[in-house]
Formats: sequence, structure tokens, C-alpha cells
Amino acid sequence: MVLAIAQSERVRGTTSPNPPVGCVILDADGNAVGFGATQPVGGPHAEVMALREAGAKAQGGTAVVTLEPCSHFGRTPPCTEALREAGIEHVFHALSDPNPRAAGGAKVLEDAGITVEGGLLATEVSRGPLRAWLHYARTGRPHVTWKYAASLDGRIAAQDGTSQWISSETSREEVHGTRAKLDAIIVGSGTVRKDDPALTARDADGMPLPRQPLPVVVGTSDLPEGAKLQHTALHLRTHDPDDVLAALAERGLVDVLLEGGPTLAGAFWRAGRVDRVLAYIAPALLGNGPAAVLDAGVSTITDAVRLTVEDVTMSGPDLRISAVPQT
Ligand code: AOF
Ligand code: ZN
Repeated sequence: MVLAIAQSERVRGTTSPNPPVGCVILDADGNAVGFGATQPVGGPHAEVMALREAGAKAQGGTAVVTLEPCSHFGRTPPCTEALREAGIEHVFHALSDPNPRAAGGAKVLEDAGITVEGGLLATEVSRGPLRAWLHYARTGRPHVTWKYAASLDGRIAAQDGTSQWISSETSREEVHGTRAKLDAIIVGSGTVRKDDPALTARDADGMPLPRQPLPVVVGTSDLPEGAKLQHTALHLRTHDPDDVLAALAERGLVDVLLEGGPTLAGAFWRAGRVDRVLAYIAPALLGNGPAAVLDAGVSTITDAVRLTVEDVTMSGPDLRISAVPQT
């Protein structure tokens, strides 16, 4: 399953609105003989890709998949049928498929005499490669990660507004890698006026990475003439997070990053539409600068938004914190 998760990770950001699923086929002796991951929409699912590589070696073998194999004719034929035809005798999966159209694969496989076991590394998969899609499948809304870089005292700029560069080069490079695996990046029109961002995913040399998320600008005012995002971004003339998310869901965008600034972040918090926080905290003090969120709807301590930290790691000299709101 660790290898299947690695396959999943490989295609993250290329499969929406479908989930990035990974699959490994073992032959009858337990050797890994086929690896596969979901192809872009309309293309083969992970199981079919892995079975193709395994060929005749799949006979009497085992399939390990991050999601329960689908049982339906969608844009592609059912994976349960492909597994059965290839002579697979055992299936291990991490998570059941929450999509009612595709679910029920485990039962179909068992009825065909194949042994099925679910729940393998379920937490790793549900917090990892399938997190955003699971949220989308359950709520119909894209999964929102709010990302920001701040000083140790929670400021995103100095008193005079200067903000380049709070976080380290290591952290900034890491953010570019993260961007390439996402469907969209959202910023407010205020950030466009102030910072004129390009919102592209670039490598260490500043070259664009092969996959680019859709830049999205939120706000009612026009973008300034000549702004880098003027002709590339989807401009949504609203301030309501739910309008934004509905527009993105309609375009099949599942995994989105909210990047700035503090006014827009506040609107998403007040609407309860932040699903995860990714904070880069630099070991610096800025004192009087603006805070990362402006008005999160908290007026007294009992209203504080409480989060659970999932992960803390160093990113160069900075701290990277991943946290999710408590429900
Ligand atoms: C799998 N393996 O690799 C993926 C699955 O429209 P379709 O035919 O592409 O089906 C999409 C649905 O299939 C999707 O909503 C999800 O329930 C499941 N995705 N299933 O067996 C895969 N990506
Ligand atoms: Zn399938």
C-alpha cells in the first residue's frame, strides 16, 4: 500500500474531478509486477494501468489499491471486471468509494470469488492523496487549504507593507512544488493590486513546472491594467466564499489553495470554508505589521477557532505547520 500511495502522489493534480488513485499488482508469489495511477479524466483508472504493466503475471495475483475498485460503467468500464478477467484472486484497498455510482466494488469482487480486505493504511490515504477528493465527494465543494507565510508573531508584512521575503528560499521552493499538485490558487483582488503575483508553479531556476494550477482572483473591482494575472486568471466578481467554491466545483476543480490576503482569508474563515491550514512560520519578529487574518469572526476568547495540528516539520529555518479546524 505504501507503493500504491506513491503512485497516487505521482498523479496528484492531474485527475480532477476524479480521485488520484494508485495501484500495485503482485504476482502469485508476491512480487510487485505492475504499477499504475489514474489517468486524466476519461482515461483508464489506476487498476487498468497496473494490470497492463503486469500482463499475464497478474494471473493468481493480488491487487493493492488506495480506493475500492469501481463497479460501474462511467467514462470507463468497471475496474472490478478488469481485475476478474486478469485472474486477480486477492484485493486490498485503503478506503471505500463514497461515490454512490462507483461504490459496491468490494461486494462485486467477493461475489466473483475474490478475497477483499479494506482499511489498509486508511488514515495515510485519507489525510494524504485522497483528502481533497473525499471532501469534494462528500460535500460537493472543493477542498480549501489556506496557505500563508508569517513571522513568529503572526505578521505577514512589516508596518510599511514590505513583505518580501518573510519565509526562506527553501519554503518558497516547497510552495512551488505544492502548487503544481493543485487545481487552483485563489487570491483577492487586493493582493493582485499590491503584489502583482503570477501564481505560477516554478522550479528552483524559476522555470515554469509542466503542470500549472488555474489562478483565480476574487473581488468586485477590475484588475489593474498590465497585471500579470489580467489575461490568465479566472476573475470571480464576488466576495462570498460559497459563490467562489460553487464556480470552481462547476469546473471540476477539487483541490484549491487560498493564498491571500488577510481580508479574503477572513471571509473564508467566517464562512467556515477553510479545510486545512498550511503555515510557514519564519523565526523573525515584525511587531506592528498586519496579521495573517483580518477578522476571522472572533470577538471573545470562547469564540477562538481551535485547530488540531497534524504535522510540524522544519522547512529550512522555518516551521511548517499543517493543521485542520476542529469540528
Ligand atoms: C477506481 N480506480 O483509479 C479511480 C476511481 O467516470 P469514471 O469512469 O472515470 O469514474 C469516476 C469515478 O470512479 C470516481 O468518481 C470515483 O468514484 C471512481 N474513481 N475508481 O476504481 C481509479 N480514479
Ligand atoms: Zn475504476
